Amino acid sequence: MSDLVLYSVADDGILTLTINRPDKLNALSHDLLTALGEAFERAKDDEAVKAVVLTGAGTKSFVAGADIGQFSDLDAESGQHFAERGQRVFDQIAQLPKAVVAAVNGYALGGGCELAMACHLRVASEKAIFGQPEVGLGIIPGYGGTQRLPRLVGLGVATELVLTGARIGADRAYQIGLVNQVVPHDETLAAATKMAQSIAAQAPVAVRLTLEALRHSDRPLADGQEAEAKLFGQACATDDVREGATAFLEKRRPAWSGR
Ligand code: CO8
Repeated sequence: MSDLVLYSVADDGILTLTINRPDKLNALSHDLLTALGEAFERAKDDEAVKAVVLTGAGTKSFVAGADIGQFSDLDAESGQHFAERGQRVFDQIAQLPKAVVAAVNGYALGGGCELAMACHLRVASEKAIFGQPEVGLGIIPGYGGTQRLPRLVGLGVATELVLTGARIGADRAYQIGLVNQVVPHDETLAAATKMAQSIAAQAPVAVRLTLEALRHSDRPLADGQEAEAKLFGQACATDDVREGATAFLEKRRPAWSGR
């Protein structure tokens, strides 16, 4: 496997994926995107993995965007393919049946901000900087930014950010709902890991079904609720629903079987 994305599973089932191109502030090259897709494919099928933390190597950057050096040769057709390829990898992350927490340890610009948004949750260093600077490069967000940002922060603030290309700090990112938590810089990975651990302690099938239900939240309410009811039914058919109730009544921690 490529060393552009480091894959490390701890005994507690938390997989830490580290985007490893620190000399370029972890900018997403073609090869790095391929490695990222492969890492998430492996994580999906890896039974040792209960939840994932995604972070950037070095102390300065989560991901400083797509690799700008690869832009100048693009035309309409190759540009569209370029965007679609990134979107496919990011969708793979968003659709992973295990929770993915971004540990945003610095710059999250352009494709880096879009990558953080494709994760289910975001823990940011107080030094993190977010933004969608694409309009200043003559392009537009192409890895889902115009779609995921409005869904997370609302259309008004998203419009401001994508049209001005403004960079914002972690505090504003928290105020607008772009991140879930802001922590001291050196504690970013630990805090994201703690969040992942708290999810890994829940019933695994229920977590998977909840992630699936949440993906219906941008559909009309009635459609989303119909999907929710079906998924609720699936949860009720697991052994773990009985274990959850029994453990509560017996005042002990549940021992999930994952079935
Ligand atoms: N791409 C390529 N290389 C980069 C990138 C990048 N996005 N960001 C940083 N680097 C490189 C620098 O070129 C430099 O390399 P070298 O040492 O060889 O000169 C190295 O990383 C370190 O960077 P700096 O010296 O610039 O570090 P600073 O601390 O001075 O500045 C910044 C840090 C502010 C983050 C600065 O590097 C910067 O502005 N980077 C670009 C940020 C940006 O604009 N990102 C958005 C890119 S566009 C995008 O992501 C679109 C995604 C969707 C594409 C859809 C298909 C078309």
